[in-house]
Amino acid sequence: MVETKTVEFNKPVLTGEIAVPGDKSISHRAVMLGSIAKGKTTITGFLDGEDCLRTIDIFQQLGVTIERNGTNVTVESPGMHSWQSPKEELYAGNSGTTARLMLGILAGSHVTSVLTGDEYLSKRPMNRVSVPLKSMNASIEGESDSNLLPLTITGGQLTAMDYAMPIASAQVKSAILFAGLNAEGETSVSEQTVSRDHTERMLEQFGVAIQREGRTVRVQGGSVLTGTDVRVPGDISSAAFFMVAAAMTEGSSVTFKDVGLNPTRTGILDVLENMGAKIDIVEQSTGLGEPFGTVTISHDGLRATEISGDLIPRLIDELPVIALLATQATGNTVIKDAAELRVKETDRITAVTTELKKLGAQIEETEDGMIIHGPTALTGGTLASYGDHRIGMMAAIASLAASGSIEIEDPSCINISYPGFFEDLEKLAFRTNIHR
Ligand code: SPQ
Repeated sequence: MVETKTVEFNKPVLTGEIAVPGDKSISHRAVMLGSIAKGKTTITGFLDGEDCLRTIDIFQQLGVTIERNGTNVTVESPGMHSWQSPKEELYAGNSGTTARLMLGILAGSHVTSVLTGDEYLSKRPMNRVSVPLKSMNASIEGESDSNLLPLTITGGQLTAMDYAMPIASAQVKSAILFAGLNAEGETSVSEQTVSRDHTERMLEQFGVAIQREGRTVRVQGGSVLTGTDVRVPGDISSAAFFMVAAAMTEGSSVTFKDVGLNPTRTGILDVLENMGAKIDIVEQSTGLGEPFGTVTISHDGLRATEISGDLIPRLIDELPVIALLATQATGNTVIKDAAELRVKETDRITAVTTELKKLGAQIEETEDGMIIHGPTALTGGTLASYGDHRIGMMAAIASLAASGSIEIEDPSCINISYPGFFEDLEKLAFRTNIHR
């Protein structure tokens, strides 16, 4: 029997302050770079969601000592040249970031390993990473021309390359840069559209002298990483669900403490502003590492917008919940240039349009996006999550605008990126009813 959760609201108003869990992308990278480096790395604010726990498991199998106490993590590594070949397969679970970045790391190590994933990850394309890595001499073998997990990686000496990225993907960029750390010579990666730059920032924090010139990043083979302290800010992609909730419901105002404000991730704030929400930002960070601060989002009417081009990588994971928001905005919202949504945990274009239509939304699927006609009154209904955390959370937030209850199928996938999501929803919303 499919596990379900029913969420029902009666004229909700969202108010108060929350600190969302740590950033998923940054948490993965902190464990990865801490394990590549020799010495001790301490991580605070780590995301204890399922995806990041898979990354920890993998490095423990390679012989790195990692201790976790809630959101505090200590990594003590002998350096990647002392890793051991794992006895068992390395299981990345549902995590595309774990799988793709590990391919870049393992390819230049001296261990042999088999990388696997769950039923959803096993359908996601890996050739965007394995093809360029093979041009660096990597040995990666598996089904469908090494496009699908499981893949066998035989680590070895790599050669540097200059890679012009055909798609905007931080996972591809990061995998090549990680491989470049163990390649002979200088590796460069050039992007047409800027993707999230957590890897570049964190390499600098670990003492690697990368060069960034316009949209090109260069790394020298043989660079040495030194363990350090990493502070992970709150994940703006998780905060986005409650930012949308606040913007969507009359009278609402929610404050987000310590949330990441890396400009390569803040497209959601631009969109909320364009759609009419009131936004107040107080940035607190300085120096190396990730910017963060306090953000308050308040409802103030809602109008349609267009989302395309360079903005897309800055909010790619927020598009499902932005589509929901657009159902409540006046006018036609157009989302385009977002074909990448089709190769996420599920095809998020089809999933979002199918599920929101069940509630009465007027939404059309296009090849590379969606067109949403608003505002529409939403009804209750039973929505599938497709095992995709972002679709599951979108369904829960839809209940704030719906006239009836929403039943979410397979809600446990939400733990991938936001353990405690329903508790935060209950905390912020006035007059809620959540049934297991
Ligand atoms: O890790 P995974 O499963 O790929 O996670 C997602 C998500 O919604 O949490 C995408 F499905 O985020 C990716 C994001 O879309 C995380 C990421 C990263 O940490 O580098 C980069 C983006 O993917 P991509 O393909 O654009 O590089």
